[in-house]
Amino acid sequence: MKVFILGGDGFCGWPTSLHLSALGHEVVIIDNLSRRNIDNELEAGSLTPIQYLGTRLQAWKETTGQEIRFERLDVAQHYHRLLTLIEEERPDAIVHFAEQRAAPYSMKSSAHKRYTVDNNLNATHNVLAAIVESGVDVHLAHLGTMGVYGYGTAGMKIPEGYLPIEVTTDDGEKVRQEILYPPNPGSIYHMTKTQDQLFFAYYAKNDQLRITDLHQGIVWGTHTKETDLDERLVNRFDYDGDYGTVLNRFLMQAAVGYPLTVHGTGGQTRAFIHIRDTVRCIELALETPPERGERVRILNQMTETHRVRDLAELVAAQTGAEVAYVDNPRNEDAENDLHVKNDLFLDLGLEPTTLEGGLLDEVTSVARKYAHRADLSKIPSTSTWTERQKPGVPGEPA
Ligand code: NAD
Ligand code: USQ
Repeated sequence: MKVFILGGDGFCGWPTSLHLSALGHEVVIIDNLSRRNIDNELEAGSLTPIQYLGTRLQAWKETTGQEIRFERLDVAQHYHRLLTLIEEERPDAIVHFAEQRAAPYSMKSSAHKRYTVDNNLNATHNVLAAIVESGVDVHLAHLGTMGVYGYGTAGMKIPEGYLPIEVTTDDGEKVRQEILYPPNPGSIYHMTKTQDQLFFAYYAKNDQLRITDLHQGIVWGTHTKETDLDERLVNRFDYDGDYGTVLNRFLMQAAVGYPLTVHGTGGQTRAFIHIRDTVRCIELALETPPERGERVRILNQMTETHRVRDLAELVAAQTGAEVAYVDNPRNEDAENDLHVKNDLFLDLGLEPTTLEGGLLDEVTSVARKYAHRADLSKIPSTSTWTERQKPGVPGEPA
């Protein structure tokens, strides 16, 4: 099939593009390279030496003989270019990764909040409007987040998108229905993903678009089978205080001898998935599109849940790293349980890569190998969720 990968130069999009190309699909990457510009803004970079996109694509061609095309455009701004591409190329599927994805970055200032809202909401809405205007029957698969649910559970497993409810009507009749699980975002970034869900529900209902929304947990790891083929194909590895996610940060911190930065008590429980399983999930989602007229298909794309302090202890036990409990710059529950259903992907044949099996390999093959590239001054997370958490505000942690 022909697949557009929006955001195909990013951490999830690049290995997905390679994986789908290796499977024989015709892949077109669409990206505005904004993530690389944010590296310039933050003066931070990937731990791994990622190459220019042109070099990456050339390396893929030399290694496999497969060609991946690239169109540089801003999905949130260049609506007509996007529409023309869909009309001319008539893709079977579009995978949409093209959003600003870091919660701390989205909370840095009002400018960052506004950029995240403008970019993410317009990108998602432009894709939907362009599919409708083009008249092409495209399956849209979007990368959403587990964070749309919030991280609590009312003593039950979080279902895959829809919550069964029972309503008592005015005549006393009991009516059962399923509604979108109540959104409970924990950052401006996560809030944009809850709004994306409403766009999808509306366009599936009004225009019968075929949409899959993948509620993904925190992605860890770096390599996939395809990125491993040539050093020039290496995936990005973020470790800085804005873009680095918790487990990859701990792995890198262990490799450079920096005490593991557990926020608060580390009682936050989150869902995780390895990047190899991300690319496999996209493959599975594209193989099983919803029918026209069906409601949005929502799958929880995660394989295990862990408490942050347990992760730190696990990494420390395997590497000898120290654990540091630091003030939490975020506004989030200090402790939470999290139980999540992920039956849909398991039923489709996903065989999860477990943390237990892959952690040490990740430390040695990536974090230690590239430790010399680390800038330790970029590790602290300085983006605070509220004004009162800012350093120097009396009575609050500095
Ligand atoms: P990333 O920042 O590495 O990649 C995003 C890519 O999209 C970048 O290459 C960027 O240049 C591009 N992009 C952003 N806005 C664009 C625009 N307006 N037009 C064109 N291109 C644009 O992020 P990632 O980690 O690969 O995440 C991809 C998607 O997966 C995001 O939507 C994110 O919310 C979701 N997700 C990621 C994780 C994770 O742990 N990384 C977990 C859950 C969900
Ligand atoms: N945390 C630490 N120490 C650190 C970094 C983070 O204790 O050094 C804690 C945070 O306070 C938080 C948890 O670890 O409680 C997760 O933080 P994170 O930065 O790993 O993940 P998050 O901000 O939630 O965002 C990431 C991706 C985002 C995706 C989301 C999935 O950046 O794109 O949507 O994971 S989920 O968490 O399931 O919502």
